[in-house]
Amino acid sequence: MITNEALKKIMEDVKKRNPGEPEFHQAVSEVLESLEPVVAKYPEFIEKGVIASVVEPERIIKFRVPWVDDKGVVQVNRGFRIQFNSAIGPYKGGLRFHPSVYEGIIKFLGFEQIFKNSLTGLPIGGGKGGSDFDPKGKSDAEVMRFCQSFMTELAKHIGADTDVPAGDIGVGAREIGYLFGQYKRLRNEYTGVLTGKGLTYGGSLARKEATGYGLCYFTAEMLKDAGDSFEGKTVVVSGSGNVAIYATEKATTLGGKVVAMSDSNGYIYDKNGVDLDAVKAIKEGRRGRIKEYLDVHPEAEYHEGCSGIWTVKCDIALPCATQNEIDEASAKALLANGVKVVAEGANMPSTPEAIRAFQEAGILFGPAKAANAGGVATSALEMSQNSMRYSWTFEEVDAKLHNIMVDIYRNASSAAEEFGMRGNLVAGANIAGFMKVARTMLAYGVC
Ligand code: NDP
Ligand code: 2IT
Repeated sequence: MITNEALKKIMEDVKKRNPGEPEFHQAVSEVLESLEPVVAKYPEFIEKGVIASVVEPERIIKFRVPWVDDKGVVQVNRGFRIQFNSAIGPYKGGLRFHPSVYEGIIKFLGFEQIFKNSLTGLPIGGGKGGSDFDPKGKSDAEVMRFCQSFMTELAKHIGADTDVPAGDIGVGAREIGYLFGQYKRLRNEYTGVLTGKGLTYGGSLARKEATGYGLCYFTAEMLKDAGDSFEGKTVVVSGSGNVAIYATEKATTLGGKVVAMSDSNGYIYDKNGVDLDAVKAIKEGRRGRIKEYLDVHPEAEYHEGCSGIWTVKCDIALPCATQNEIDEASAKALLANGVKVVAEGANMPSTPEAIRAFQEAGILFGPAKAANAGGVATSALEMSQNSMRYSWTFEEVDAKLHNIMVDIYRNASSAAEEFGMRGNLVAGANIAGFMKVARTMLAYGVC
């Protein structure tokens, strides 16, 4: 709960100004609550309008995306790019294509991106974009025509030193290829305007793996600090997209056994440990459904409904699907089954009530802004390589990613400690991410 009067007023204004956007309210409320001890020590962040400014996007771009489907029928979607904060670098953040996308989703994601990007230690501001377009069930040609139309408008607003989008839900290598190709045609310019690109046109080795690997590096660091490791642990990973697949890969390499994965229809349970090659063949190979896992592993189980995955007994839970996928009841089910660590690969996957339950139980909890920052950090490394017109090896990028995740853990931990909340990485990540942006905004004066 927010108790500081000035912060309360800012929260009220956010709700008034952004009606009907509960995800955005949720994200802002969590950050403002964490900032209570910060404003007590540094009242200038309130007095000089830094916090009132940081909750208001610098720019909201909203546009029509008309495209022609395979039957020759015109379809119309809505596109967004929210350029939230450019204090410490060009706007940076993914594009999400999913039917649930509306302004409130992009706003919450863009807001969180500010602090996440700051935590990476790299010079990137915060932004996010996307569309209510649903790539599921569309042909490659339809996805291409949609992406070309989307970029025809987006190209007016982005640039390698202005705003650099990347992938998120529903936007992977295929979509980034179509988007980059169209940008290049429109601008006659070959620059690092998108990240997550293919390796033959400026992509970075290890970007595909980065969010999932980074999540496990962060989790391993939390465990290490508690005198423990992944070795011999049972792990549950929700989702079966980019983040989930590479979290599963790294958790397994580090000695864990991943026994369950999911998609929006249901989850699989394989007591022998998930066969990741089979999952990759279904998801990366043919864009299939997770239940097809049983075609190759009939001994495994499939259950309809995605939230049931949190009833599977595990030591480590890595939510890697979507926002608010762990509610209070799921959190309590995990705790009742003895979960020791929850680390967030998805953005805001735990509701505030779920986070409270984890914190009250005293388990290790790694919040999204810190735990999943490896993806965007590696995107920033892709930008560096593009600027240098040079490529690092997989091992070089992976080693930098590992160091970044260890630093994020240490910075979040010590910020929590400095402000009297030892072990509270939610507060620590919010504070550490905020401080760099806030000090920079102060340096600029009113802007
Ligand atoms: P993908 O599109 O590759 O995969 C998304 C996965 O989540 C799919 O298995 C999908 O199932 C499932 N999913 C999506 N929406 C829902 C829903 N409403 N309910 C249940 N399951 C759902 O996306 P990513 O792996 O890239 O992203 C996953 C999460 O990680 C998101 O929260 C994203 O914001 C976050 N993230 C991603 C980063 C990246 O680099 N890609 C970086 C940092 C965070 P289905 O196929 O059935 O839709
Ligand atoms: O939520 C995220 O950090 C991402 N989707 C990745 C953003 C990026 O620019 O790589």
